[in-house]
Amino acid sequence: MLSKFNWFIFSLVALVGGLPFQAHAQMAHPWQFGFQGAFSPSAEKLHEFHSLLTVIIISITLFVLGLLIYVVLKFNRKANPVPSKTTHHTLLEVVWTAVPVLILVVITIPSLRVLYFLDRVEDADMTVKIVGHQWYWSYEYPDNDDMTFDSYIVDKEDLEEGQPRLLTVDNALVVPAGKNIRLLMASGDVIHSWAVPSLGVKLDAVPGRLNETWVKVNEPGTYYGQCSELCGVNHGFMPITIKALSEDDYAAWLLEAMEEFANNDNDNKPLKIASLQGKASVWEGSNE
Ligand SMILES: [Cu+2]
Repeated sequence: MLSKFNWFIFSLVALVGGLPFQAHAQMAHPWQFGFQGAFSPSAEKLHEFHSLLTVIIISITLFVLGLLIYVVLKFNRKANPVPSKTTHHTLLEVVWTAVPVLILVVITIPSLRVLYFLDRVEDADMTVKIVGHQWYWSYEYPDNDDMTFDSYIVDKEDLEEGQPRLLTVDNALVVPAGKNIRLLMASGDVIHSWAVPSLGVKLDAVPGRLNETWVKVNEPGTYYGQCSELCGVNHGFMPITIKALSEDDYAAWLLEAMEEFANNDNDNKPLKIASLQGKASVWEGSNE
């Protein structure tokens, strides 16, 4: 019954917000209301939990609204000229303490289940290590000779037709669709947060610490995200682009990429940081 209600809420939100559930590239749209579509098991679970909370919140709000209307009509000066002098009511006080506690318990159980679901995957098909830097991401493929590459924002002037501003990167994170991918996160400087709403992933990348989560992208497509932990002046200019490919396309990409990024010594890094400096007033010596 609940799931039917979920779908009702979903359809309502989709209708009002015009959510592009089937759109090719997953990102936020102007005047969007509600979530981006869910394209991973994690995002689906988060949406379900959100719908449950919506049902609970609406029920509570309607109940309180009903009580208010009842009190206003029944106990105004005209309808009730001689007010009762009652000040305590033991049963009522027990109930209005116990019921909210029960509601919180009802919320806790699915909440913890989702948290544990997001925590890690038992059988990962592959691993990607994500390292946050001021202000770009680097991606490492330990299963493929530690292939590593950096992912920088593409300047507005260099965008190609159809590439979204502030979300497009030069080297996207490429993964196979339908596979369980273990994501390890760390940082080379300050705390960043790797967040992709349509995939239900948001995890801090902390220096000196290896955080773990996972993702399974349900279908091939392009998914966008952003750094979600204020990490310095160019925090808004280190977007995330994920390309999920079919198994065959991924294998083909991997062959090419391993050649392209072999012995990646990051010679071009200082140049790219310099090109970023036009985006915001970067103070002297803040890069390292
Ligand atoms: Cu950041």
